[in-house]
Amino acid sequence: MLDGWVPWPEPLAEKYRAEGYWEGRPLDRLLRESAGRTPRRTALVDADGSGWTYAELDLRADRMAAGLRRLGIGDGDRVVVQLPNTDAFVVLFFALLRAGAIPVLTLPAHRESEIVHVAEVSGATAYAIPDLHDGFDHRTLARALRKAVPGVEHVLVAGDAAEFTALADIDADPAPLPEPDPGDVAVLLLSGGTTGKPKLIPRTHDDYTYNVRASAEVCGFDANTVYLVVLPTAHNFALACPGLLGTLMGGGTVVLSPTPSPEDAFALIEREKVTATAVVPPIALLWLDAVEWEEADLSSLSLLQVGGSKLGAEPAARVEPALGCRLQQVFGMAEGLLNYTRLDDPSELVIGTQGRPLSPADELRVVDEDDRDVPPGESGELLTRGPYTLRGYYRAAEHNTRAFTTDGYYRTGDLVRILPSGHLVVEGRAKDQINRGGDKISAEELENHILAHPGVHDAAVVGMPDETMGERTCAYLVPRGQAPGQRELAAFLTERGVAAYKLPDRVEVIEAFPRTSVGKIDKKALGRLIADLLRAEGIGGN
Ligand code: OOB
Repeated sequence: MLDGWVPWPEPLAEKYRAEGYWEGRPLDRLLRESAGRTPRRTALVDADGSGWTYAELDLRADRMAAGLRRLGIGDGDRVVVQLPNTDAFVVLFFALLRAGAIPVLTLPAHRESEIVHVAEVSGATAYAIPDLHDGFDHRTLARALRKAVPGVEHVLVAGDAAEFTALADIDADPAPLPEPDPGDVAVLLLSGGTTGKPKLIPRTHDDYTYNVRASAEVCGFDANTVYLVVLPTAHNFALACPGLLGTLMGGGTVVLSPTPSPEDAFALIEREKVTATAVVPPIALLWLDAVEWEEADLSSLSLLQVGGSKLGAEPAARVEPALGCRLQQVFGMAEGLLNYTRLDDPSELVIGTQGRPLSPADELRVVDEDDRDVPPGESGELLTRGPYTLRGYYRAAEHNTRAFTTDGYYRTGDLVRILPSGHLVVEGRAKDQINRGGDKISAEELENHILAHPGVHDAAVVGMPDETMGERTCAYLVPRGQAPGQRELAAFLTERGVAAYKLPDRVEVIEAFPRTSVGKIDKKALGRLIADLLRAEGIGGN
């Protein structure tokens, strides 16, 4: 068993098994079973139109698993996976599971700062990348990673491998492989983070299979589903809610979009007769506008899932008339808990709430600053535990004492209120994080990078209101001599290997920070300051 993760207490695990939430099946089984039922149906279609049947995908995953084991990758080895929305991701994901290895899923946008950290914490022995993606040569990053983390022995490349191993060459005759313990960790997901460094989220075979199965049920995914992956495949929403995995479990077809642009996505919806997809609110807004001028036939689309950040009621109300499909709001987190509006919910709830918990076994509390339950219907911080919500971040014992209550509830950092119907309304956030249109930025992580700049004495990162993204990132700087401007700071942070989505959208210089009564930087006051400034400039804010 993998060490450094926090399992559920045995009595609770026993209950989840007894009540049928955990079925004791390895995660890769969902592909095996669909391939057994419908070997000749199309499982996967790439953007260029090349397709894989279930039998082909299943066999290729088996062959790659055998090849991985021959390379010495298996049995609990962690492999950092950073692949875009291509079939290479899907094949490698199942091959790793079958080889007994643990995929550590990162986003294509991550750079040296994030990848080195994730490889270090996970103790990874391999790193899987595309050769080039979005104008960036991932092999260069791989070279830097191998210097920084010598334990990373293998670099696996989709495309031109240079001195590394081509994924296409990882191939061997399948041999029977040991089955993993379904109670053990299957994948490590990346958390949005609220502290200095990104955290890893262990998801077990049992818990993630349940996450996928229950989501597929609630969303009505079956063999007729054609699901378009628009968000990065590595994102929990697109992967497992019900996403790519839920589609394969039901025997449907997964279509991979290289980008979320209306040009790419609409063309694929028309060509492949896509029935369902999942996006973040800024993409939903873009699509709502694009239907006015893009000519594509979207009539096959019956479900648009929107989540990752809050969708306003006004655009929510426009989805069904403009796109001709049902809207589903999803308030979820890589840590576990998922809330969905249901397909048969009345439209007030679909438009005005962020859904209700997926599972009857999800336990939710809404508490005040002293962890006392607030009266029903009032707003407070959401705490949760359940059969698919983590009990601790991976190798983060100290942080876990703050991120969880002593009885195992995860502190989401989200401010919510719960309606009598059980639906949640997300009202804000208590955590020090910026949600930039679904991309999560830990203020502390970014501040630590900014503080390395010689022209910065102190830094505080806050969100500023933005009509399309919900919020963007503003860095307040107390200068030491000459403070950097926005472009100089962005160049400095890029040089340090910080992902582009984390770069501050705006920099403001301030002589001294406002302080709270206990002397902490008053971020609420800074947030008001930037909102006032934007309003005075006539941009955004309300
Ligand atoms: C999803 O997962 P993460 O891990 O990137 O981010 C989780 C956080 C939540 O704690 C909340 O702060 C925010 O993102 N969030 C929303 C939201 N959905 C997520 N805030 C308001 N309204 C929503 N609908 O973002 C994620 C994972 C699975 C499914 C969907 C989203």
